[in-house]
Amino acid sequence: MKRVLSGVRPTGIIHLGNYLGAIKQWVDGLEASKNQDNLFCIVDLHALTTLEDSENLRHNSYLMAATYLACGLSPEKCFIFRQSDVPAHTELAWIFSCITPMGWLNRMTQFKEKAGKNIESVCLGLYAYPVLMAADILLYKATHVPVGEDQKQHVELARDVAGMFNRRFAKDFFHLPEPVITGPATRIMSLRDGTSKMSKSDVSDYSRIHLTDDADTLARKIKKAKTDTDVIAASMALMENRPEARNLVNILAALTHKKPDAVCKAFEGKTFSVLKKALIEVLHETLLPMGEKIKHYMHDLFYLDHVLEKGAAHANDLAGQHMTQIKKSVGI
Ligand code: AQP
Repeated sequence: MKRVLSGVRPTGIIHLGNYLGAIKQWVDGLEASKNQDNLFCIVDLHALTTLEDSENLRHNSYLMAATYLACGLSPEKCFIFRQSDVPAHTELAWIFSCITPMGWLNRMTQFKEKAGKNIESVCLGLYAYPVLMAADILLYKATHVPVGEDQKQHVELARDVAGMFNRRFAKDFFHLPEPVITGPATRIMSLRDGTSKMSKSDVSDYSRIHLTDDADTLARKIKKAKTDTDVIAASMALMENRPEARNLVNILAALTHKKPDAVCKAFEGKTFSVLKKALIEVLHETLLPMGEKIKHYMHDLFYLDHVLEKGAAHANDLAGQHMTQIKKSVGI
């Protein structure tokens, strides 16, 4: 049976990169899914690695549940739950911590980027994050993990951990989960700098599009987005060294379900102000209704609790069955 699992950290309002790189892929997968178990987690334990305010985290977890629903994840077709409502995530993470070589974690590029110069002072949780992520995935024996490109290395680590567990304790116990990284939007870049990823933690609000931005803000952010003075070329290959230009083409392609080269062809020879106008229109059509739905769900915390409880009950049930076997295998 195919089992899909993924999640987003509740560290704030999600941006277009989170939506196009991850959540939209989940929703598209649901449409096509038959005989498939779909689990979408709000990974609040991962948010603790960069915690600033615990009241905010509680609020952001609800906001993420509202966002999942507003983006089209139907609770009839999938289970939505908070990671911290399933204690087995941390239990399994400890077991995995005891079989994961430090050398594997030392290679994780996201840790190096996030720790930067503060390598001595960042918390152990940030370093161990990929082990918890391996537990998130393997706890449910997930087979497919749809994520943005930045998470590829972490899913690969989960495969390595699964292999290590199988070799040491129980042959063929875990399937090796597949990262699912598809489409033109697996890495949406900052609107201010086409060489760095669009991110919730970027200090500049103008670097990203939020799902809750209003019409004026969306238009302003796209108008201010960095581009160059050249016209749009006939293909992406001809814009190899123009990261900001490629980024806007990729965004428009992803939102209109076209190939980036088809977008280039349609706008060939035109200036970026023409493409930006089209992009603003598409963003208005796509995001404004979602923003309204997020607000609507945020006024109904009772319903959000109901969805999260139902999701957690299913997740705990599945996790409990697997943990019994895992504990037996390791001798506890
Ligand atoms: N720029 C992006 N383009 C495509 N996909 C992206 N994702 C994140 N940024 C982009 C994908 O979104 C999912 C959830 O990510 P996350 O919030 O759990 O963690 P992150 O990758 O660290 O995202 P941010 O926005 O950069 O958050 P902060 O600033 O809090 O660290 C993942 O599938 C990710 O690949």
